[in-house]
Amino acid sequence: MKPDLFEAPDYYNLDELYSDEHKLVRDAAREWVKRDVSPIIESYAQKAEFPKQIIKGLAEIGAFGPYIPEEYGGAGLDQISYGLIMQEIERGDSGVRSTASVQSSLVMYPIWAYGTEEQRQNYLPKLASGEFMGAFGLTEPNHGSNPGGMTTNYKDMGDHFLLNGAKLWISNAPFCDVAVVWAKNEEGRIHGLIVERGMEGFSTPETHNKWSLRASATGELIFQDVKVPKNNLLPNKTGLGAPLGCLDSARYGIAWGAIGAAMDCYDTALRYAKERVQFGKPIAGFQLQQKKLAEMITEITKAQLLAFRLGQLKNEKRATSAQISMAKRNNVEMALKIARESRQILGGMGITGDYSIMRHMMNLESVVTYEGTHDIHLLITGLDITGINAFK
Ligand code: TGC
Ligand code: FAD
Repeated sequence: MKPDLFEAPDYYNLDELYSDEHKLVRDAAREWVKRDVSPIIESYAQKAEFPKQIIKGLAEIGAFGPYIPEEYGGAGLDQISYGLIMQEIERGDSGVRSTASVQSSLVMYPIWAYGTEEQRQNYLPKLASGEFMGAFGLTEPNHGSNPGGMTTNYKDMGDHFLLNGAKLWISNAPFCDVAVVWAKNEEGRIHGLIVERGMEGFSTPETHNKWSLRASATGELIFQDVKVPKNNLLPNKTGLGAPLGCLDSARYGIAWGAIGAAMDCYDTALRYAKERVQFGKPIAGFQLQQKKLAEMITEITKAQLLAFRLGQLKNEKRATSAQISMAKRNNVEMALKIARESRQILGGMGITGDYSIMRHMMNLESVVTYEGTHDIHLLITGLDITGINAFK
């Protein structure tokens, strides 16, 4: 892997809109990615392994619970700082951002928002420091886009719950210490349960042969008559809206994260195009390459503005789920297109691990699918503007 020479594009001077705290947090994350992620990430992706040694650094830059209050170990930051951290981490690798997204928005958030005070005190500080790693189990083998059809279930056995079922495609599953699992009770109502590694009947086999998010560990959560203490039920929100509320937070983070991947591809392609000489001049001097680069910076700038405005709305608690869907969908598609175009600018070199582009491109094929597919987010916008449900 070549040295990380990343310079962040800021065509519309967005830095002028960020507070000192935003810039401090972002720059710390950017430096950490340059120092601790870029030098190792390609080899971990090649060997399909999550680099566990970065967990401590992720905790130190505030990536575990950026907006969770400090009294629970979180960083107590606003939503724009959260977004900027996700952008910088995904600039390094979407798989590393996945680990942070799951930990923050899909594990810490539900415990904070739907849990008891005792659950918050028990789990949040350990998750914030990386002592505990978490997973989020919503998707099942037969219920992906339609999680409301889930069959994972629990029965009230008097002094405990008995959990049965299986979750598939779960980030962090193979090494998680705790999992927030969504399951139906005997009345068919969805609840969240905190399941801990070591509970009898709970296993987390790893999913192999991925061409995407290779530096992130993905697996299954299998529950065979798992006895879950009653204290582990998240009591304060039930129904499908509970897991979907967590997804709002994670999708928001992805809308920022994808910009990071796009910026890295653009920056790499621009530098390469200025250095690579063909037909006696740098390829950046050919109109076809300029068209690609000019369109990329235009799309990145639009995505940055979309994310920034969404961040303001989130800070004011006014961002709607449909607005978040639009940003997730737009920014991930933008990043995927930029990765593909950047790859072409590098010619043959673009397919190698010497550069980050092909890895970003393959990673983004997961990002465009998880947290609601590209199609699902379009249908959410469609429903929002027409009032007509086209899902069913
Ligand atoms: P529907 O009837 O529309 O809604 C059921 C209830 O949920 C409420 N709701 C939401 N609440 C909060 N946030 C949202 N975004 C919400 N969307 C809906 C809704 O108001 C309703 O509440 P109530 O009180 O009336 O019951 O549900 P539906 O069954 O028709 O499904 C709607 C649909 C398709 C949009 C939804 O199911 C969906 O978003 N599907 C996509 C599934 C998905 O995104 N899965 C992600 C799994 S986790 C993951 O991928 C992690 S990857 C992490 C990483 O590695 O980074
Ligand atoms: P399906 O739902 O089977 O969809 C297949 C195709 O059909 C898609 O193109 C979809 O858009 C389309 N489709 C479905 N319904 C409709 C419709 N109504 N109208 C039009 N088209 C439709 N899940 C978790 O719970 N936790 C995790 O941590 C997690 N991590 C993941 C990590 C990775 C690497 C991946 C790949 C997935 C992860 N997921 C996780 C699962 C992810 O959220 C699902 O893959 C995603 O929601 C889509 O579900 P599916 O794969 O079952 O596809």
